[in-house]
Amino acid sequence: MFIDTAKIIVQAGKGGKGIDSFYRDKLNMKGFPDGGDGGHGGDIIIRVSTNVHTLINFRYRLLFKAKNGGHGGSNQKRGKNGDILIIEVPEGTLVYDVSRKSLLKDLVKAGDDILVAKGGIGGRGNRSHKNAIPGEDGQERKLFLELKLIADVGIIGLPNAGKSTLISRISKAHPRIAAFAFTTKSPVLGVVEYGQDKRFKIAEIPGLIKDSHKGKGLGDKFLRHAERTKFYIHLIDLSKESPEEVLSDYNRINRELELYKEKLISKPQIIVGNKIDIKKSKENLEFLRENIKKDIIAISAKEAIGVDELIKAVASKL
Ligand SMILES: Nc1nc2c(ncn2[C@@H]2O[C@H](COP(=O)(O)OP(=O)(O)OP(=O)(O)O)[C@@H](O)[C@H]2O)c(=O)[nH]1
Ligand SMILES: [Mg+2]
Repeated sequence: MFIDTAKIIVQAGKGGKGIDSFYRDKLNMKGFPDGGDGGHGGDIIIRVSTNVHTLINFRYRLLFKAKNGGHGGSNQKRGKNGDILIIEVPEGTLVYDVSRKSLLKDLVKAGDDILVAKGGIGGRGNRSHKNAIPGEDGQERKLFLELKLIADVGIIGLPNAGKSTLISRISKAHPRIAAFAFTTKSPVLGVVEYGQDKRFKIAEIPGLIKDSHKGKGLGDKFLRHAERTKFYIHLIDLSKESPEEVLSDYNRINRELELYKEKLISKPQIIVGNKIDIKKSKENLEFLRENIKKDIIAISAKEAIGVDELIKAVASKL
């Protein structure tokens, strides 16, 4: 399952107690204060790991608690610090503070992290010649996590346009391909390698149909993943019965983007007509070209026609 939002509670560790203790021997009958300090409570850090791809782990776990600091001991012994708890999230996770309603950090790439809860400071022992005090509580926070995939290019288009076929053709991603709508039920990420050691990240954004922005079909659930790409490959099925249908499909997708968020429609698009191997497609392609007056790259994702040209076009736009 592809989970892209989560609510969690993070609770850093409490500081350990400082203790009251007295060392006594024949020479020190009154006792000499030697109570050690408590250790600090463990911090909680959220960090990007490339081994994690969704927020599914947070579906079954709400509370994340770091270890408390150990208590001090006699003979000035300091308590152990609580271990730091590291929570792993995928690239592209935004971390919000729920009560402050503010974005704490956008964790973009591997290794990015943020300290979300500070462990409590350990209490002072009486070795300082002052009374011992308990440790402080660790910080507790409610967080909202939102994953917005980070890809260079997003493939958008109606169901059955051939988005999965294209992404499997040009990357190592292998989503299911079938001749019915909504085969792909969650975004798919792929890496396209080209030239000498060059690569870009591409994402299939599934489920766009008429009224997606109102929740139809898979709704606008995945449109958040269309927000952070640099541009789109707008994939159109050219093999439809009539050229008018092809044109209206094209307009439909643009309309949905616009209705979801205006800024999506101002993102550049490489317009790609798919299924050019089917006879009907050539005629529809001409009609579309004349009507929208934009460049269209014709391909067959299935038969690998025009795909190299498309990769070149993407590369030069990047
Ligand atoms: N003839 C032909 N068929 C194609 C081509 N590309 C895809 N198809 C077929 O079109 C159908 C849909 O392909 P998918 O890749 O699953 O389409 P999709 O856009 O990912 O669809 P959803 O995930 O359902 O939104 C499948 O039957 C594919 O085999 C093509 O270039 N030529
Ligand atoms: Mg698909």
